[in-house]
Amino acid sequence: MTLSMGVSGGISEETAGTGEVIFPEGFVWGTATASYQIEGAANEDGRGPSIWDTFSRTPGKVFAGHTGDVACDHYHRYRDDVAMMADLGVQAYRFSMAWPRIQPDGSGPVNPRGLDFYDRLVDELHGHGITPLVTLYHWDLPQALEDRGGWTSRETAERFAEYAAVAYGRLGDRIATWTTLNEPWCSSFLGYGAGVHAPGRTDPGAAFAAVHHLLLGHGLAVAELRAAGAAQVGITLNLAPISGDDPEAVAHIDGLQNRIFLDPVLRGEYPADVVERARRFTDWSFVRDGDLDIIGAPIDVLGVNYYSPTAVRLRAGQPANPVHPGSEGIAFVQGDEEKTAMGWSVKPSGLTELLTRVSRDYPGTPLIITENGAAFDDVLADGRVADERRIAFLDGHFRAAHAAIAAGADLRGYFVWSLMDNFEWAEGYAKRFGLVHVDYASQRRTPKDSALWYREVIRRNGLQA
Ligand code: LGS
Repeated sequence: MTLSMGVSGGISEETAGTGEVIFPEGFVWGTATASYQIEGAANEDGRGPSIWDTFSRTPGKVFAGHTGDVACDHYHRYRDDVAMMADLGVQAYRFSMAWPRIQPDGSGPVNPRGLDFYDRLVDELHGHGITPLVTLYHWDLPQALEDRGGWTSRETAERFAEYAAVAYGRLGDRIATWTTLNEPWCSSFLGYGAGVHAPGRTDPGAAFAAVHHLLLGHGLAVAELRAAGAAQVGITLNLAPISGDDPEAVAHIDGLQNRIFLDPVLRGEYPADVVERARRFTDWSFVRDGDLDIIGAPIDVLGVNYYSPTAVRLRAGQPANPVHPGSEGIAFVQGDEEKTAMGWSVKPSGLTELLTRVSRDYPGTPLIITENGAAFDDVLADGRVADERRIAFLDGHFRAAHAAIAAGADLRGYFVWSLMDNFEWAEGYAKRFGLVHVDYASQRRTPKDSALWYREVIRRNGLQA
């Protein structure tokens, strides 16, 4: 028997169907990006260094030594980029603010020129009828804070809440939806545990401390945003359905990937089994009385990033997967599904399963897909990118999202990752997730076929038969 954390039996690729599907009225269609991945202008207008500047300059950490120094040069081209989005009919735009532009040292003096940039961007978006959705932290921690312990330190959580209040103070009148963190799983387990993301530390105990201080930062920021009058606050988590033959192994990885964030944010408690299993790495003494009440304060929206499902099975002698501390004896297995250029399985039904599960186990919080998309080996030829695999990928996942809505999930919107090709972290510029192709030498933007197809989806608020 296969134990799956989603609806029993799941929903097969086939039942997702090929007929016409129309989304609920008011469903929001958007695209997403993140500051370090697109902005460039790394040393302009008083921006301070972030952990990704440091990490990308460390030999061997990022493919071919790529950095975000120039990226898509969006800092200078944001007007054209917003106009391009408007041409594509995009209704909403999820972007992140770079903390080191706003507080170059992560605390203390505010750099007004950093805020000015987001001020101009938000005005430009409104001028084109595009609704902004902001992420306060998409991984570019000010280096000065990392030098004092980064997310392993409680101080970083406190500074984050101050930064949130500063950002809201300038832009709160024009941004309704504020999300605190993007994918704290990546920040903690990839950044402090496995060392494959900035700051590149490889200490499982530090990863658990980072989990807690990221979540505390979220909770403290929610309190600041609420007090200041924010209309909607939330957080984005990268979640995955976990399947496998061994219920214990499935629960173990589900705990480390999903419940370690979902439970504290939506139930105000850490899952007991995760806490117990992690005791060999940490005594959890960084958790103080009252922290879980702060972390578990109600939110208005949960952002879900979904790319690929995870399948596990028991295998004697299997060493721990560095991204899942303590996972000895559990092998991560790949199915025979189609793979993207990242090597990730394409499985739209995993999205239905995930949304249905979150709705069932954590009812009452509206959901948004804050990221879904895929990298493929795109070819620009004669001014065109015929990315039919991306179209098929998105078509399948939109249908899967619709199936979840039909099954009762309160899903309000969908943001495709990404608006345009950009700096894909440790993969540098080698992997292209964009709806729009970027030629990095000329900075020329070319909407791929998928972008033109997406425009039609948005226009119809659904998919044709
Ligand atoms: O660019 C990032 C995208 C691309 O793929 C974005 O900044 C992140 O927020 C997000 O992590 N992104 C992303 N995640 C996919 C992770 C899938 C892991 C599946 C592994 C299967 C073996």
